[in-house]
Amino acid sequence: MTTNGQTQQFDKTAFKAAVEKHLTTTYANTPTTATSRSWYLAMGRALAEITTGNLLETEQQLAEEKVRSVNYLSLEFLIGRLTGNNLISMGLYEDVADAMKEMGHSLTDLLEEERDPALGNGGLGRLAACFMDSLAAQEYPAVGYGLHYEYGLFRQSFVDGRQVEAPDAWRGLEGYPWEVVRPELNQTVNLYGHVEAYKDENGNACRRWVPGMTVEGVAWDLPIVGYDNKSVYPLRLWECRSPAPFSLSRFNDGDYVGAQYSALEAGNVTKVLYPNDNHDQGKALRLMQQYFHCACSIADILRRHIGAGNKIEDLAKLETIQLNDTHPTIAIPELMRILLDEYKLGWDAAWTISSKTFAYTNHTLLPEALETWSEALIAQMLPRHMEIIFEINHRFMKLVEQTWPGNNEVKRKLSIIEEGSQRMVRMANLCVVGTYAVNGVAALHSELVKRDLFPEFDELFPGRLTNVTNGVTPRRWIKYCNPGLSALISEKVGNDWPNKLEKITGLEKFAEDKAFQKRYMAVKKENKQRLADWVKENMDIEIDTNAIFDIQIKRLHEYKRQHLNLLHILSLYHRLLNDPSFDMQPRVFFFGSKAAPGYALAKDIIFAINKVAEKVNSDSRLGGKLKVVFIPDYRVSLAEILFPAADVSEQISTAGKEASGTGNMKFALNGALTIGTMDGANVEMREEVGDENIFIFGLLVDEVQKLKEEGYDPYRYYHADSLLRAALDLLETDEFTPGKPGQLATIRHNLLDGGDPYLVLADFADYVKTHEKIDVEYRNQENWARKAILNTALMSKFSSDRSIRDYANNIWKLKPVNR
Ligand code: H2P
Repeated sequence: MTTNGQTQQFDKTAFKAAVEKHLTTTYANTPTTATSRSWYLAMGRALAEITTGNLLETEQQLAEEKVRSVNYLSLEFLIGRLTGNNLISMGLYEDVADAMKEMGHSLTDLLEEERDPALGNGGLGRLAACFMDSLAAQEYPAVGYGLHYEYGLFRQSFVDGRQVEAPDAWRGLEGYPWEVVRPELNQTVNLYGHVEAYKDENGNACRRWVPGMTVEGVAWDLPIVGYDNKSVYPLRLWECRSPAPFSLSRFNDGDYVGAQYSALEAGNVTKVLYPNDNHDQGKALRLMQQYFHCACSIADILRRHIGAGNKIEDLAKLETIQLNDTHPTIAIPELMRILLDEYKLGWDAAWTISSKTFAYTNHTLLPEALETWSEALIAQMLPRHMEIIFEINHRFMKLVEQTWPGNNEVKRKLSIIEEGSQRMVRMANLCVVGTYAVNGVAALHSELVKRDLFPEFDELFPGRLTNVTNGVTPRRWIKYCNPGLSALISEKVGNDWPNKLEKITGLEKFAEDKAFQKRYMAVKKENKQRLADWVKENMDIEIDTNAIFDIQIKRLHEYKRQHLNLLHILSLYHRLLNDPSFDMQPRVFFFGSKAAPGYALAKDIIFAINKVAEKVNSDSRLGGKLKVVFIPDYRVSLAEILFPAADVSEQISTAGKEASGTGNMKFALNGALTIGTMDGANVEMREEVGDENIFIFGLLVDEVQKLKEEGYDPYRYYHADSLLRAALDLLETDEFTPGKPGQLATIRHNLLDGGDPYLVLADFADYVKTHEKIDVEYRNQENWARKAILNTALMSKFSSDRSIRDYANNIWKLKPVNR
């Protein structure tokens, strides 16, 4: 460990020369003509030279020392911009700002030139990014394995209030300066074909896969830079290419399309990130992506293991593989196939290695999100894997029979193969059977995994099901995104809190300190101004920073209940116009959210919020008390402006549906007060900050279940509550869509006639009442400041460093290796 990152070794003159060299030789520009973008690219390349060197040295050291590592397999890594964050980890932010200033450029402006690598949908992908950051910060040997999508999550714009999607070419024409291609690590991946039986030289009966198609995996490494240390780990992203780019003879014969067919087909595999992480896509290309990712990653793990002189039998001793959700489940039969068919191990030996190598994280209980693949599709694309899955299931069913003799009901429930008109493979069941640990992502969620999702598995494999509560990295989510608050924290508790978040508890004793409260609130005000400026510049909406900034930013989904928030806004609109005695603190409601392109209701909710915003923001009758801002193209770099500016954080999912949430943690760390249900990590946040510093409302998990069992009738709430009725009925009128009544009515219909599956109406009254409480509490600014400070001070549990230590100590049995 160094005490100040790599600052001691920074040679400003050499760095400036490297930037100029890249500006001229890599990007063919001269210092006088270059644009800001070229300067940013050249600076990025110069910095990447340092990190690539460290990455290679770290790799070599870990191989030589034969240490145990974790391999984090995820189809998504929502890393966000790397430059600013890496500068902080390297301890070079000020030095580089200085160097660039001498070259005539402001570092902050240059950082704005970076496009977000949006290689994930939401919380699941962002968690993977926080985890990589925490692994490197604490020097737990790790490799992240993902896909090198040509297009990240779509770019969102609004046309007449409706979401329009466009491809996101995140690398630009020039490529991404932080990535480096590693041709020596390329892998060959097989698909389709058939399985044949043969006898080996000793006359043993064997099986082998005769593939029908082959593609190539190209490795791109992004550096994950350890904060305040010299370890740099790879985030290795695989790009799919055809081994033969095109057929020259067909091209010469004039068949231009046919000549490139195989390249087109291969290129499709990593062309786009599927904009869905909570649905079973049911698309062959998605399965191909998953297998391609796993095949490349497993082959690379084995290359490292064997290449370092280790025996295959020691794989589970030196490597562990964490499956981030079920998306990489096919890695289990892939490793089994290699152990059986290539290393020629017997089934039991192979299974012992494989099942001690893999662990699995469950991120959701939503039934539609529990992936299944048709057996026919797997058998066609991966025939040998399907055989292996059958064998795993066959042996597992024997165990079930031993435990519950003659109980076909339990067999049907636990089987990896779901019977029906089309037989399906249940990936979550395969994960529980084929791993040594299964964790949920917050205490409540993990309890529900045991109690409701996998109770019999818990009985069969005692201790396998466990919990690791999520966390977020304090480097990006305080130090980088909130410099004002960071300076204040450092002044009070010292400089080392970014990798020792326990220290932040030291702020607790300043919560009552009037002078500190003033300074803390002044920082909040500056952050609100930064957001207001962004909104003015990009959306031409004026907002007052004295208003309460109330923010909901997350994927659009009915269970996350952006429409509950909308109904509350409609109720305020109604009261301001119809109830002369009604008074409220001015409020600005912010939303940031993308809807999966095929999710019609989610898109209708976006449309409705935008239409309400249009009307409300220009309605002088409201006296500026109510504004609504839907930030387009919500992404990590905008989150970095939104979290620090929030007064109120909306975490309002139906209890039992949000596995954890991580935005809730980022808001609270940055001093926003949560309005939330007893769901996911909100429950643990409440334990940390105390009931008086969080606004909890709504039905509890068991109450939700009970109400549903009893027969939930949304009309009962509609008829009983005139405010709710007024809000819902506004959606039928043309109040927000002049001359076009009914344009927003689908939401109302879904709630009233569609059965309101997420109990929006049942929670409405308590939600409104709790918001009224917030309104009152905010009026007393000293009281609010105290609560906000306590939220920052009492969030240390939710550092992803703690999450990673939990994984390392309780699951992976991993030790840090210092460089
Ligand atoms: C999901 C869960 C969140 C959880 C996150 C990380 C899938 O994220 O729903 O509750 O915090 O994984 O474990 P998201 O909905 O944001 O895509």
